[in-house]
Amino acid sequence: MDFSNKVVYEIYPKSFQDSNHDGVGDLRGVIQRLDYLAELGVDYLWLTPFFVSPQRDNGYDVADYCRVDPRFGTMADLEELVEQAGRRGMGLMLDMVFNHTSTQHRWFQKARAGDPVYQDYYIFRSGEKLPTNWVSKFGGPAWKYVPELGKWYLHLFDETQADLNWNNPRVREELKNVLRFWKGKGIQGFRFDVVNLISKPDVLEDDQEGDGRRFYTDGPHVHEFLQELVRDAGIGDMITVGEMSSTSLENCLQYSGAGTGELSMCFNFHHLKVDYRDGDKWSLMPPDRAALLRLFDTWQIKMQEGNGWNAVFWCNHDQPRVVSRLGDDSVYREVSAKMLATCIHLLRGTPYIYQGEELGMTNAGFTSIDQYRDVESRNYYQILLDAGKTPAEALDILAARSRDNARTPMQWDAGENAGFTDGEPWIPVQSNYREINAEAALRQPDSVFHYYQALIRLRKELPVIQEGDISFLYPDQSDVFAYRRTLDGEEVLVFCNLLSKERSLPLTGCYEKRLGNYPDIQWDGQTVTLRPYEAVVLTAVSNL
Ligand code: TEU
Repeated sequence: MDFSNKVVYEIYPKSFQDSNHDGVGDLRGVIQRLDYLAELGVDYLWLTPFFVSPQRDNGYDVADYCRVDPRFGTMADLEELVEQAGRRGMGLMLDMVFNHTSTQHRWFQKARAGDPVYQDYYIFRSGEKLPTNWVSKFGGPAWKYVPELGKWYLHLFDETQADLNWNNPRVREELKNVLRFWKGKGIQGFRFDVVNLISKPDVLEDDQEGDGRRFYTDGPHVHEFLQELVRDAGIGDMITVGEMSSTSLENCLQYSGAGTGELSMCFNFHHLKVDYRDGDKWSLMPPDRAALLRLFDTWQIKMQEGNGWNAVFWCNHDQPRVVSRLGDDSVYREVSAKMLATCIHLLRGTPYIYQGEELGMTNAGFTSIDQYRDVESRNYYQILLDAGKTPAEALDILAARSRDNARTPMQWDAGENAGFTDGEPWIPVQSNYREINAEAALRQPDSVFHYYQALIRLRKELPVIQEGDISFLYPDQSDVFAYRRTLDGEEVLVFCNLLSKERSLPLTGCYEKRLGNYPDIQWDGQTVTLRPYEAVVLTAVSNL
């Protein structure tokens, strides 16, 4: 299946739209906003988990894969959402968290009660001391002791997220049934959470070189497991995207390659680590833009050569807002948000937009630990303090890196709580909502919203954007993201100035402007000059 002409929009339901005054977004809230999404022009709505969950990790701790959490609504609401989205030409993608379940899940509860059948659903090890030195992605050891069993269980994330044992065929059958169930409800696709971590080796050992990830990342049977899941659940024709943590290019070619029977595409995060000092998310560093460009170049070219397919994106519910991170969220907010959108949307791959990105929403601007809700952020605040940081230093790090930067309520209008709720929002609203909101953006013809809309239209209009080959231009320029797409004599050129400094580049040929974030273009036929954060999209004019 080819998803090259599609665009996906990610919704974090908890922060999207509240319809029942409890301060938490819900499914009926999403229904209320479908016209807005249809106007933007997206094809699929990926909803992050709304299944029954104790919400330790905002739904990524699933206690029942086949029921809607009452906080988010009912199954009838979900069915209506599928139907109403379908009427507007949009399909739903659900988020399958299959690496782990909540410890509140029935399976784990039975395991904890001593049932050996269910203990084999998870990764338990006996003994007095930690089975391995592996570290949880949310900080601390990756094992939790259950005194009544005298056993430890593995949790790569929070201690309430117990890793499933995919080596057990019964586990794999259970998960196929979950997919069959949702397929039966008219769901059009799936996003698989950290799916390249599902296969652990049979023998688990200490990692002398790192935190354990090298043993389970793109693990021993991951490709077989995915092929079996996709085949047996009958989802091979649906849109499927895997979230790949610390993956490799070779593995992504296999996950997303044409004819491998695995997924339609994958997310990788290498380009979102170029501001991590020594790979450490909690150690701040200005973005290394040269490294960013090299990564895009390598991944785009190698995925093209090997017939793989990328999901292309800057933002999701785990990442800081891109305009704050790589753009300028003050003077050049709109212009830099449009430039960053241009970089991504014309690449070879299927673009993903995260709620609010199309408005140029910024980081949260939190200044007190009380404003944070995220389990990872709260854990790391403590870890940073324990490591000797002052509270002010730790807060500065969270302000740049916390996942809550993406989770502040969607800014709909200039009214109370940005139109998100008339209750008390579960997480504070970013205070710039009076200026940055959907209502204002819809009114303003040259808003960030309308620019995203134009990018989506352009993808649909030009097969060269969907299927064309890509090559990168001006490799010696570390602050200009520029590439060429070509297909059957059609050609598109994309120029993005990543900084506020003007630059001039040589450009000759016959081109016309298709889109840009400045009203005109500075090109004399020999040299194109890019103003601060300028993006220009040109198409070749045939001289026949
Ligand atoms: O995230 C996987 C993941 O490893 C990260 O994006 C994580 O948030 C980051 O590395 C921590 O620094 C997925 C989900 O997107 C995330 O929301 C969940 O918390 C996580 O899996 C566990 O299910």
